[in-house]
Amino acid sequence: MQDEALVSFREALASSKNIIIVAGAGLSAASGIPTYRGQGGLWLNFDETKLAKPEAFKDDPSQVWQFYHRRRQSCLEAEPNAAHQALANFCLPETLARLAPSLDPKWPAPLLITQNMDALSSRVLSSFPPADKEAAEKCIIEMHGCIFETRCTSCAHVQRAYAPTPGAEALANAAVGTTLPIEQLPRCGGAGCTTNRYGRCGGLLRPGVVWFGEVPLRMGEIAQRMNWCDLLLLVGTSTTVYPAAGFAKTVKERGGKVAVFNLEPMRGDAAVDADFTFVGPCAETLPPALA
Ligand code: BJW
Ligand code: ZN
Repeated sequence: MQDEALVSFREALASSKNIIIVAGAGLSAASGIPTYRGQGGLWLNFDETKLAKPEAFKDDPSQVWQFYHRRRQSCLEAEPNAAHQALANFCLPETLARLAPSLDPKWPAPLLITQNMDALSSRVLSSFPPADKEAAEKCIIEMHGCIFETRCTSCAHVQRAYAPTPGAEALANAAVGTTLPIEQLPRCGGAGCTTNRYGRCGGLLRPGVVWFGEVPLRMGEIAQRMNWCDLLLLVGTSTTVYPAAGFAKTVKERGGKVAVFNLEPMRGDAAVDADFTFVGPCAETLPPALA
């Protein structure tokens, strides 16, 4: 059955003009990063309303920073898995020429929209040799931001670094449950910076992720591409969180096809009117589908 689906999925790839991949936490499950919902999900152990909302950061920046600091450390230690690799390889011009020769030059590459903030897909794309790297890096939109970015709450300066959070010494040493004074939290320009010593303002930094109630990044581009998408791949997402939860409906309404790669068949509220369904760990189902 899965073999038949694979053949027709490959036919759809070959004839599609505008392919979009929307990825969720299941993509990084095999890299050891927990999903948000379902078995072992992050929100089973942590209250999202106290951690993933701008109001939560305003009320208790120390608690929120400690939560993101720990997760940043585990994302730093995680390695991309076979599914990240398969998606990144798919974005390469030679793979596209072979598997998706009908792409409209107006939409030259499939667009990889990830809801994940772990930067694992970006890390694979950035590891390509220079000839492919530039094009590959253009394929991706991290719509819920990136845990390796910080944004200054005063001057809006954004910094991305695959290193411990700048100025995070106090966070690294804080015992769980302690409340750090705001001056010890990461500051714009470095720990404890209250002057322009580093040419920065010393304001409080926040994690560069998108919280509930905030507008996801690059929505204009996403909406435009989605309107013309004729094949959407939904990889490891529960389709619980909007706007990503609505993308499949948009594509279907405009006559496009949807392929789901998920550990479980999607039922109930999460059900997507899929044309192709590949049930299983995406680190196993994606590589043969995009080889
Ligand atoms: C595997 C696998 C394996 C496991 N292989 N598969 C009512 C109606 C409509 C909207 C709303 C509403 N009430 C509130 C809203 C808005 C709200 C929302 O949608 N809330 C819902 C909970 C109802 N949305 C927002 O606030 C968003 N902003 C917004 O809507 O702005 C308005 C606007 C939009 C557009 C234009 C203009 C204005 C912002 C959402 C921000 C989400 N932030 C988080 C946290 C990021 C930071 C952090 O990590 O702490 O983003 S929440 C969390 O959920 C994270 C994820 O990106 C997101 C999605 O989760 P995902 O990826 O689907 O993970 P899971 O765990 O849910 O699912 C994993 C799936 O993988 C499962 O299906 C498994 O089966 C599968 N799986 N292993 C394959 N090996
Ligand atoms: Zn600043």
